[in-house]
Amino acid sequence: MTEEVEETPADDIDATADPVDPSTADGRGRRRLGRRQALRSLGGGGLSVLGGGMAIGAVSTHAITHAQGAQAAAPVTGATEAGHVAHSAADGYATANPGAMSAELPVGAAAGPYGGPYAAPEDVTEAALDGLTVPPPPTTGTVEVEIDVVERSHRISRSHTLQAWTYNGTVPGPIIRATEGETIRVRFRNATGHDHNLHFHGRHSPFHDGWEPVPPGGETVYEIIAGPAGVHPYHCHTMPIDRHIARGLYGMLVVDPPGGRPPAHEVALLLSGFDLDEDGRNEVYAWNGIAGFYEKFPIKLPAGEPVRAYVVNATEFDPVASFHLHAETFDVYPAGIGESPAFTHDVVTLGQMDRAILEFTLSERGRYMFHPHQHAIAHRGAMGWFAAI
Ligand SMILES: [Cu+2]
Repeated sequence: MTEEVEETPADDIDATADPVDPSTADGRGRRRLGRRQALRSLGGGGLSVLGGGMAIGAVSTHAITHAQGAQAAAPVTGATEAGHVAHSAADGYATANPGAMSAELPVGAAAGPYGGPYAAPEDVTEAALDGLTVPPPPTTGTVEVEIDVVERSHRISRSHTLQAWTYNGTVPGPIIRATEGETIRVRFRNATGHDHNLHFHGRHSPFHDGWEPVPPGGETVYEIIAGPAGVHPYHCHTMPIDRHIARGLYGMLVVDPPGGRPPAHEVALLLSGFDLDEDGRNEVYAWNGIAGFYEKFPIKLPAGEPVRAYVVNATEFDPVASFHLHAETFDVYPAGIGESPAFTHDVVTLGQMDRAILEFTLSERGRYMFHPHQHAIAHRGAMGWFAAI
């Protein structure tokens, strides 16, 4: 196959805009900047992650409502935009240095050669994955979630489209976040013509394990106590399970320890594999559902500040995948569980539905490539960049 080489906006990051509007800072110098506002002020070329780790107690009930489900008929490039708009993800990240954000971004390696047919759709916008790249802020109390399973066409790349089964219209489904020990109540509706359900990983009552099929038009309520603290997937568990997962029915559950985690800029990265011809092999891969997205729109992070990445491998058919970061190491919390990291590395290897929390600091400004170290996966849509600015 001849892959076309083209330049992408990744070479053209506008990092000159200062995302902090001084009028929004409170008396303690903390940011009071809505994430949407921050993203707008950053201008084109990338997604900036401006917090998420210090909002403990800011939201007592975290409801994911039909706002996402209502977008099911819209193109997926826009469907995720409104997912968590109501949350102030930037609420309170205290130590960000605006000076670092306004500095000129060093020129990095060209992003183009890895795209080709696995590049992001031409018309995808930089805000398309906002709701899936930045986790919602921590919450306290009961979390109410409404999940509708809906069928829709999902444009994975410029040359791949999946007739997807989705939770609330997006692939992956919405990020659910709760504090350990609190109740998560999921009102689940199956608006498709096939059986589906929703099964959480982690620890919960076996009576709410989500393996029983919910018939077309059916509804149920899953109620679990969030735990253990960590990052866990949820996914459809209807037979044949591999097909239901390969069609898009999975998402991420973030469980915070009581008292929260230390402040950090948080990102979520869920790896999908798409078997479009149903031959039991994936033809295209993506972080957060759109191939090549973070190659086109690097995830902007401030240099020198702590970052926390929630990484989930939701691929089927490939026995193993991984997350590899260039030019920096990270501390690894397997499944996100535990108060101290298990080891430090630049590759974390993940089996199917395996996951990890990674903590790191991008110490100097520049581009840091990330991808699975299974290059057959990486080359087919799973290359990406962090831009430390
Ligand atoms: Cu299903």
